[in-house]
Amino acid sequence: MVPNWIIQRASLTPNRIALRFQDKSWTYQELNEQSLLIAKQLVSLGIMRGDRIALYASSTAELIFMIGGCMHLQCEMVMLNLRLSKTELAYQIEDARVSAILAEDSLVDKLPSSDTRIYAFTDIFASEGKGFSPSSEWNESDTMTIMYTSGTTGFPKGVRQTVGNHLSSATSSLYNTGLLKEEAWLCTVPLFHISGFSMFCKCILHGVELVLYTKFDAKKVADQLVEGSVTRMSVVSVTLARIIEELENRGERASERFQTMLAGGGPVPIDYLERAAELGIEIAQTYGMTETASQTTTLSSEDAMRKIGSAGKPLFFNQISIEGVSKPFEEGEILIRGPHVTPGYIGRFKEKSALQEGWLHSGDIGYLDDEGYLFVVDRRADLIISGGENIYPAEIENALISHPAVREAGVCGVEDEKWGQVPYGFVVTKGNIDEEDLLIYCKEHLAGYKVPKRIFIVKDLPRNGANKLLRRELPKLI
Ligand code: S0N
Ligand code: AMP
Ligand code: MG
Ligand code: MG
Ligand code: MG
Repeated sequence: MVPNWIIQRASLTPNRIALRFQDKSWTYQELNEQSLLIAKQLVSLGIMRGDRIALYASSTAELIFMIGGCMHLQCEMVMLNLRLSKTELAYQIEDARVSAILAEDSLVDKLPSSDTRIYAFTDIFASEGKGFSPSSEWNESDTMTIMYTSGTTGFPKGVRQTVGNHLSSATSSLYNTGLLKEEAWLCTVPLFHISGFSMFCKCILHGVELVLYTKFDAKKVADQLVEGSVTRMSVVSVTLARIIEELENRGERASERFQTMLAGGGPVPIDYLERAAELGIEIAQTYGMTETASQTTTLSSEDAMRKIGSAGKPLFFNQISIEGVSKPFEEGEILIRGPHVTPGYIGRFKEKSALQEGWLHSGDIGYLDDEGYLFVVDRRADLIISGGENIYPAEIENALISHPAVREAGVCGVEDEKWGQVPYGFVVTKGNIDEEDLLIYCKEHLAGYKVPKRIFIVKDLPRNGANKLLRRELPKLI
C-alpha cells in the first residue's frame, strides 16, 4: 500500500504551488480540495470507486482536477488522444468498455455515438456532489491509467499503467536528476501521452510546481526559458527544433536557472543537441515508452556531451539488456525490466503477456557501448514517428483497404523536414479512384497525423516469396 498521493502531498506541503495554468495558480491544498469536490460530483452522477472511465480533454487546469477526482475515486483513467478520428475513438471506447466518458464541453461533438454515458465538464461542475471520502491508501498494483499505443497488427493496444509503475518511474527519475528547492516544470506535451502524464505524477510526488500549457508554443516556451521561470521540460525532436530556432532567431539563451530538458519519444538529431548546448540548454536524452510509464534510460548531465547521441543508462530501478548479445557494440532487440514496466494490456490484447521470461521486448534495436551506454539505432518494425506521434503502417493500410475501390495497400515512413517522418501510401486499385478521393476517405477514418502525405496508385506492391509485403521497398515506387 502507498498513501493516496494527493492527500499525502496536501498534508506534507499544503501551501506549495501545485499548478499554474494561464494566469492562475493552485496550491497542493487547493488541488486536493478541487479534486475531492470533483470526486463527490462524479459520485452523484453515478460513477463508482474503481470504475474505468475515459477522459477526453485538452491540457487545462480543469483536466488536472478531473484527473485528481478520478484518482481519489481510484478510477482507471483511459486517456484518449485528442487527435484521433471518430472511428479510432470508437475502437478505444469499445475495447476499454469504459463506464463513462468525461469530456471537455467543446469536444463532446467530436465523440462517436455509442451507448456509453458522456458527461461534459460543465455538467460535472454543476452537479450537487454527494458524500464521499477517499481512501487514504492505494494499492500499488491498481491500474491508474490506460493509454493506447499503436500495434504492429494495426489494432492499438490499451496499456495498463499502475500506481506502482508511475511511482517507481517518478522516483527513479528523481534519483537521476535530483531536485532543487524551487522547481517549476513546464508541461507542453499532452497529458494523454505518458510524456505529459508522467510530469504530473512527478510533480505531485516530488512536491513541485507544474506549469501547464494547452498547446505547445515556441515563443512562450522561449520566454520562460530566458526568464528562468521554469526549471525543466519534456520535448520531442520537433518541439526541440522549434525552440532552438526561436532562441537562435532572437539571439537569446536559456537562463542559468533552467536545469534540464528531457528529450525523447524518438530519435533526436545530434545537430539539435549541439545547438541546444550553445543556447545554454542542457538536454537529457531519454528512451522510454507507454509500456514503461515514461523513461527507462536517460543520459546524465555529466555525460551529455561526452556521450552525445546516447539515450544513457537505465534509471536506478531499471535494467536493460540486448537480446542474444554478449559484447559491446553488437546490435539486437532492447529488452527492459523493472517496476516501471506495465503488467499488461486490456481489451482484445488482455491475454497477451507484456513480458517474455521477465523482460519486456521493446521491438527497438540498439546496442550498449563499452561503458554500458545505450544507443537506439532502429525503431520497432516499420514504426513511423511523426512529430512524436507513433503510427504503425498497418493502421493506415487497414483504413485504405476498407475502401471498396482498393485491392491492396502498403504504407511506409518517408523523411520529412517538418515532422521527422511522415507516412506515404501505395495502393493497387480495383475501380475508378484517384489520390484526392483516397485522401478524403483517410481524413474521415484516421487522425490527421496518420493521413498519408501522398498516396500513389501502383500496379503491384513489392512482396517476398511468401507474399509478405516488403514495406522498406515501397519508396522505390515513387
Ligand atoms: C509537435 C506538436 C506540438 C505539433 O502540434 P501543433 O504544432 O500544436 O499542431 P496543431 O495546431 O495541433 O495542428 C496543426 C496541424 O499539424 C498536424 N499535426 C499536429 N501534430 C502532428 C504530428 N505530430 N505529426 C504530423 N502532423 C501533426 C495537425 O494534424 C494539423 O494538421 P491539419 O490542419 O491538416 O489537421 C504535437 O504533435 C505534439 O505535442 N507532439 C508530441 C507528442 C508527444 O508527447 N509524444 C511523445 C509520446 N511518447 C511517449 O509519451 C513515450 C516517451 C516519453 O515518455 C517521453 C517523450 C518525450 C520526452 C520525455 C519522455 C519521458 O520519458 O518522460
Ligand atoms: P510510444 O509508443 O509512444 O510509447 O513510443 C515508444 C517508442 O518511441 C519506442 O519504442 C521507440 O521506438 C521510440 N523512442 C522513444 N525514445 C526514443 C529515443 N530516445 N530514441 C529513439 N527512439 C525512441
Ligand atoms: Mg500541454
Ligand atoms: Mg504512442
Ligand atoms: Mg490531427
